[in-house]
Amino acid sequence: MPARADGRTLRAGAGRACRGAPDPSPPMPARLIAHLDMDAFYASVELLRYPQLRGQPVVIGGGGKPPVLQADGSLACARLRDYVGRGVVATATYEARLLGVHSAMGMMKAAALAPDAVMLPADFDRYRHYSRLFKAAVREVAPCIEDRGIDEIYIDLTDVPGAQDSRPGDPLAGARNIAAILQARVREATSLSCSIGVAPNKLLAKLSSEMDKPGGITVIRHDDLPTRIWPLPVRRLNGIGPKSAARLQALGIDTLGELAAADLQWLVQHFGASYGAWLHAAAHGRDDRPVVTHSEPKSISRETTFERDLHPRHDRQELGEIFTRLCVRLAEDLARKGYVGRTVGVKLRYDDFRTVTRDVTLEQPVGEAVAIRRAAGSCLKRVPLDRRLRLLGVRVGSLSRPGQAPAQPAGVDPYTLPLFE
Ligand code: TTP
Ligand code: MG
Ligand code: MG
Repeated sequence: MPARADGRTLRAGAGRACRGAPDPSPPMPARLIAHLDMDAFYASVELLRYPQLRGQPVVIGGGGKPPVLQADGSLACARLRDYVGRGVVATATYEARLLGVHSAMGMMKAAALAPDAVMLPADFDRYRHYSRLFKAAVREVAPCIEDRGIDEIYIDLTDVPGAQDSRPGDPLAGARNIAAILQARVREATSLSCSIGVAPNKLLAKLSSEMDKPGGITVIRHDDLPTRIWPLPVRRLNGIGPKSAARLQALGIDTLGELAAADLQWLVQHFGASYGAWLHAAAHGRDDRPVVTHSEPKSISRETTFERDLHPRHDRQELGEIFTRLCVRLAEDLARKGYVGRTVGVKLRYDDFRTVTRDVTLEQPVGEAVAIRRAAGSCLKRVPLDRRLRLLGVRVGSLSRPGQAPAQPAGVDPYTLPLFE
């Protein structure tokens, strides 16, 4: 979740569907769902500013210093072999992957595999910037997109003009063409490459986008299941994690084809009604989830990092004002977005970077500054306040639309409330 000084944060919750799952009657055109994923995203963004590093194994992570440009124009970079610490690799260029390095691998382990690889610290603001750029570029061609994180989206192409076109010998020519246009637009907007999978649903689209990385376009139909999906190991399916894969393997199931051949009742027996049924449906390529374009927030928060660390007792007045201001701003955010919430929470970060949170669930949802401030104040009383603080945050969750909720008591100035009631 992005957090910035005095920042606002929205936590996404349930969403609005762009196009619903197919209704059996009346007949609808088959859905065309794309999954677009940027190639080696953080590393590729770094290579835009350090083009001299192209072609080299580069890993992102470790939190070191950025490279320094030398007088002779060369770049002085940290190398993996010099790394000591417990950091993990965020991502690596495809050159580094050829040496066995991958995301989430310990940097020390990566250093043993690729000692000469260049090491760059992550720059999340820059990645977020490029993330916004590529999503905006896609939206201009195909507006129905579901944000799935910093470097990937689902796109509903069903109603995009031309997407359903076919050519003799290529019934999916239209989908392929739109995918190529999307890739070109993303490249124009960002100079970055991405891979796209197009399929009848999100599950298969996600699998497809990984099939021809980097820079690939993979279009699959339901009929392609036996040849293109079933040979894959079960782990490739989004929703089968390492534990489930190990359990399946212990039961003699390694591939998606073997999973598809397994009896539904047998799967339910071993994995429970819900997950067992999902495994069965997924292996047969069935997934009716719509592309969800708009997310309702689960919670709304405000937090601020102080200019200097503040002591709860010595700086009580200043802290009290900041605390109340956060609640007032949060109430404004809630009002603007039209929400009230039943849980109110606080977040504190001490000068040693330890972070604690406390929350309270109220009888009735609240939205006004005074009510938020009171509830947040009661949370604050449950936190040890014996050392300096560097950050304070207030959050309202369990959101609903006002209307059912009784009006909050008015007429109290929140700034008159003491810090600890
Ligand atoms: P991915 O899309 O999983 O990976 P990628 O874009 O680097 O490479 P690929 O070409 O295989 O898609 O993740 C997107 C970004 O998220 C990645 O660039 C860095 C970050 N990330 C982490 O920080 N830690 C992780 O464990 C993973 C998987 C990704
Ligand atoms: Mg990616
Ligand atoms: Mg990704």
